[in-house]
Amino acid sequence: MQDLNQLKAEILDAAAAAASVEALESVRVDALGKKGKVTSLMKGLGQLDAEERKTAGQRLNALKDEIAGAIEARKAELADAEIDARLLHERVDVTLPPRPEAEGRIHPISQTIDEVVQIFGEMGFAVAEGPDIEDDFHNFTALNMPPEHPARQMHDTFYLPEKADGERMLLRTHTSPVQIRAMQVQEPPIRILVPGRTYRCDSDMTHTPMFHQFEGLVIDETTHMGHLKGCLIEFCRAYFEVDDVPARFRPSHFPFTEPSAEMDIGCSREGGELRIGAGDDWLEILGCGMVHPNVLEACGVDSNKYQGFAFGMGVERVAMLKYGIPDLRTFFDADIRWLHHYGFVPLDLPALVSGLSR
Ligand code: 2U9
Repeated sequence: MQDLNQLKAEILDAAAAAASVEALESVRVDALGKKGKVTSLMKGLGQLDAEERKTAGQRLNALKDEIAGAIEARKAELADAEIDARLLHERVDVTLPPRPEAEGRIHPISQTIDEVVQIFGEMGFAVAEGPDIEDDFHNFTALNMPPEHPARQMHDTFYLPEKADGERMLLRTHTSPVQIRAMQVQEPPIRILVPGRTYRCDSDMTHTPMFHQFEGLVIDETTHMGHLKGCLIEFCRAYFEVDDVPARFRPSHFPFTEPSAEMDIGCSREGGELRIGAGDDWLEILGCGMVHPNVLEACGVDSNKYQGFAFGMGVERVAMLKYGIPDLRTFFDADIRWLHHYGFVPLDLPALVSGLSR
């Protein structure tokens, strides 16, 4: 029999020298494959007599195991080296800025909602949502607008076809039904912000049939008008990113609040340019008031124990004011050039620390 030690040394040297997994595989096939050197020697064992066959068989088996083990170890080494080489070349520099050529933009409506949610979120408000298709009770009756109430006419409601039981569902005319649903299921204290789509059958320069509102609701045992004023003044400061924002609350009327008010903030209009903050002019920004006791009772909330405030504003309106967008209808034109101009870069999420819209 051939000198096994020499054969072993040759094969182990070849395995150690193999520079790739493919080269190592051909060393393995040369030694242990069907026609390999070690396999051929094993096939020849049959010609030996019993005693010799036993000794040679044991030696060949040991050789085969040793070679197989060495090849496996070398294979693991090569795989590790391959991963090291890839890690070196494919390294990602996570400190690089995002690609400047990103195509998509965040619509100003989404950006504005994100900013407002961020501001009220910091004050402890939770976001609440509800269905766009509502029933008469949640959209009107529970809000102190019983059937035949004159305020209903002002809502220009879109009604759905009558159902088999005679009920007519509608597209919500404000986000207020979401607060009604929250009060029906949640024991105060309640502090929610409700952004969402609303619908009114009205279309001209300053109205679109679908628009967005956000409304807020705070209900607790001792919540009062002072809390309302502090909360909304703080909102205007944060949203318009101006420290000195004069504010005034003019008496108004809504069926669902008593007393009711409209909030104006200070501005100047020099040279035709609107500037929020101290100035000689006023700008109407939102409506608000203390929740009417009839509304609390309609939702099963004890109006002798609980009270609170609510407010509402138009998302498009506050977006136009902050970002100088002159025409409401362009929000819904789906014009990619408009979106490129007025939209926001996706990874610029609003955060109070960095300045909301930067
Ligand atoms: C409940 C109780 C009270 C929400 C309010 C306003 C005043 C308001 C308008 C602003 C501009 C709608 O988009 S707009 O046309 N809204 O002036 N909204 S108080 O009051 C509520 C809501 C829900 C249960």
